[in-house]
Amino acid sequence: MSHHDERTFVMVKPDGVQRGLIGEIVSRFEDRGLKLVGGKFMRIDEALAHEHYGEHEDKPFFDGLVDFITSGPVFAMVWEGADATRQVRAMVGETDPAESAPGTIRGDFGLDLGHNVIHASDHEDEGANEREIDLFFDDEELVDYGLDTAAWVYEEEDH
Ligand code: IDP
Ligand code: MG
Repeated sequence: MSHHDERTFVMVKPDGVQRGLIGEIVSRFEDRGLKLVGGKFMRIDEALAHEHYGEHEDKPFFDGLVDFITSGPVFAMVWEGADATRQVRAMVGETDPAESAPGTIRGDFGLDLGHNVIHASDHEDEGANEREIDLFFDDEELVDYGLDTAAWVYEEEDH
């Protein structure tokens, strides 16, 4: 493997699914040159919601957040590439879509903090990417393969 193998967890939230944005969001990461290594269309139950958002347990918005994230299906993904966690967060934008730059996913598709379309692992929270991948995916659900375009995305590709 190489330094291109960093993995990050991403999820289209129930509002993004209902608004038909799965394809658009997947396209953005594909276009960037990232490699999809896992994907799962699923419904989050109460227990998983509590575990995933455990850091926000004491916040006033926690109950509403759990209700929202369990309210409909989500599309969970794992994307791989150089500096993937930080790069994906930059593509996602700020937590509040109203503060997110046009060109980012939240800045292009959202207007409201409570419905911000997408989740992505926080690059400032050490190990959050691996923790969240483990929470949502079994090892055998992550697919090991070579992406032929990597030779063109990266100047030096060692596959
Ligand atoms: P992030 O998704 O950008 O990492 P966090 O601060 O980790 O943002 O918050 C997790 C999620 O909780 C946000 O994506 C958003 O859906 C929700 N959230 C955060 N702050 C608020 C708030 O003040 N009101 C309502 N929902 C919030
Ligand atoms: Mg967060």
